[in-house]
Amino acid sequence: MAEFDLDLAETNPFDVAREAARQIAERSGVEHHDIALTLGSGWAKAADLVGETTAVIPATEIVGFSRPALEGHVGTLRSVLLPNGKRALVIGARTHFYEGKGVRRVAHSVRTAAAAGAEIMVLTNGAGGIRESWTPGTPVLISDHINLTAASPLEGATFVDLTDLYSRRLRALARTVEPGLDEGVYVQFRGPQFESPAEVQMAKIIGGHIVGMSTVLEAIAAREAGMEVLGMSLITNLAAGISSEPLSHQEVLQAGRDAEPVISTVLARIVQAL
Ligand code: 8IG
Repeated sequence: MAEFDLDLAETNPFDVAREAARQIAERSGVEHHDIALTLGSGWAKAADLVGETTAVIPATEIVGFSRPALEGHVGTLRSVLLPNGKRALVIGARTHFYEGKGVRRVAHSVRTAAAAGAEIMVLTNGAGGIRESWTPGTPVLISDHINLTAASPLEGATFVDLTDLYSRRLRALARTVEPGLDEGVYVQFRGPQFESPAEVQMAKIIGGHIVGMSTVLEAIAAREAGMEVLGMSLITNLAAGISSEPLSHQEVLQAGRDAEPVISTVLARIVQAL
């Protein structure tokens, strides 16, 4: 349907998101979702732990969503009933900016979650750590970001304030559940190559603690949509040059798999407290 083609300039991406939300409501039988979660590398098990799954929808069957480009990303949307009676939309399909499909596709899942009623957007990812104390497997709260993609999900003169984008209230709440959680500034690079060691040093000097390839553009779209954002990174590797080891995607995946049960439990407990 050309009307819902995100690639056409004349299409309104919010209309596509509303249609996607309508399809999700129809397929899940749940009219309104309260919270949405995007589960990045290493976080997928949280979907099973957070509550009772009442519907699983292949993302490609919902308008505007594409097949995940990555191993370790599940490609489904789930409707989950939380123990407190709230409904969570769990998004296991993220479009990364580096896929080159455009920022509308990157922002679509967040806009769909907002159109489905979600007022809280939980964004998770696997990322590289700049702080040497963060061994692979450490979960970290995102406190702010630096956008090095030279892109934005906003179109036209949309001047959105990003103060307290990663909600202080939600970070405090997360720490009541998991008091030891560290936090840091997430720097989004375009990727898909990992940073050079010099780029990691630059990220450190300009105030970054975490390097990754997602989340920032989604968080901006979430703020535009009026949602409260909780961001969490799983540090799967020290960023290039911080340790003397070169980075390998296989090792990154393995670190994610090893940490998954622990951090997924942490995330599930946090989401149940939101
Ligand atoms: I997992 O070291 C993972 N994702 N940019 N750098 C960037 N993204 C990442 C990294 C990393 N590790």
